[in-house]
Amino acid sequence: MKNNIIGRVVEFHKQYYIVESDNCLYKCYIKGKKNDATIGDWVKVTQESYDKNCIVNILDRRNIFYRSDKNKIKKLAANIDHVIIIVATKPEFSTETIANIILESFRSKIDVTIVLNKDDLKEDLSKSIEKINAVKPEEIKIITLSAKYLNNQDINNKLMPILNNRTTLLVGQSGMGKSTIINRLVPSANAATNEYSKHLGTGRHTTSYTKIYKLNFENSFIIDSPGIQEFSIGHIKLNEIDNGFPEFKNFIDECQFYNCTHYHEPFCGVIQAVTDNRIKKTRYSLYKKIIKEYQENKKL
Ligand SMILES: Nc1nc2c(ncn2[C@@H]2O[C@H](COP(=O)(O)OP(=O)(O)OP(=O)(O)O)[C@@H](O)[C@H]2O)c(=O)[nH]1
Ligand SMILES: [Mg+2]
Ligand SMILES: [Zn+2]
Repeated sequence: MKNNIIGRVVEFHKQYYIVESDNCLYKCYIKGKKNDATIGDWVKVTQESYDKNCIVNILDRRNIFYRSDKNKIKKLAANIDHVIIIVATKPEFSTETIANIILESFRSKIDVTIVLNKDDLKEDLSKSIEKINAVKPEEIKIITLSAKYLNNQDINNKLMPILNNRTTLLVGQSGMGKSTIINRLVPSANAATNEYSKHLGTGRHTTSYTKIYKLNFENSFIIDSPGIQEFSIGHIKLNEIDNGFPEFKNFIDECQFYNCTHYHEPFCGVIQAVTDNRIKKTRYSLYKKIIKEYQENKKL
């Protein structure tokens, strides 16, 4: 290796990274204790000794996608163009998680699509679609498919339009089928997949590291990541939460208080619009639930 190279983090493991530069892969460690780089980062790597490369610098990020848990803010990926939230007819998925991922995509200004996988399990299909429709804003698309039986026509019609010419991060709970989709799109990937029932509730997920795969379409990449157990929004500001509710925008001007949270204030344009059925009640209830939980978590 030359003494200094610039490359992209294409694999993120617990203890090390794989950085790609000029079609070569380098196993790298972080210098010092600070574990700062994430998948998608462009980094500077130096050779510390004959068998050890270190990431010494992270180049400026175009964007970054976070999630929070009770203790920390975590970086899920950097320099991406698109996020797919993947849910499935089975096992049960959390609508709160979908709502929070949508909020983070609005905060980071990264495009988002919802994929409902396992549509071959027909008995749970309509219930799942209803569940998603109750939480998503109208402008976010749902694509239904079956990763397990995905043929070329499905790939071309359903996935290529949203994956082409961009870097997409797949996020979702364990068992939703992220790695199964990866294996259909990139047959050489050989990503591990597993029956969800075997580890559901045990807190384990099948995929244990994050990896960028190159797709067949030009300049297109897809990122597989371990199933998330908790996607909270502690890193988002309270007054940014309404960005996830674009349908409120037309009514916010009518709020009397400039810092109105549309939660309990009098003379609130949003609350009035809910009363007049100009904003869906289910969406407003979701908003209130998110604000309430957000405030409770901040108190802890
Ligand atoms: N019936 C059906 N099963 C599917 C489909 N897609 C995936 N599965 C199954 O769902 C299980 C979980 O799939 P994975 O791809 O391992 O899920 P994952 O989201 O990568 O899970 P983690 O790596 O734990 O986050 C496996 O047993 C898959 O075979 C589908 O379209 N239909
Ligand atoms: Mg997986
Ligand atoms: Zn208001």
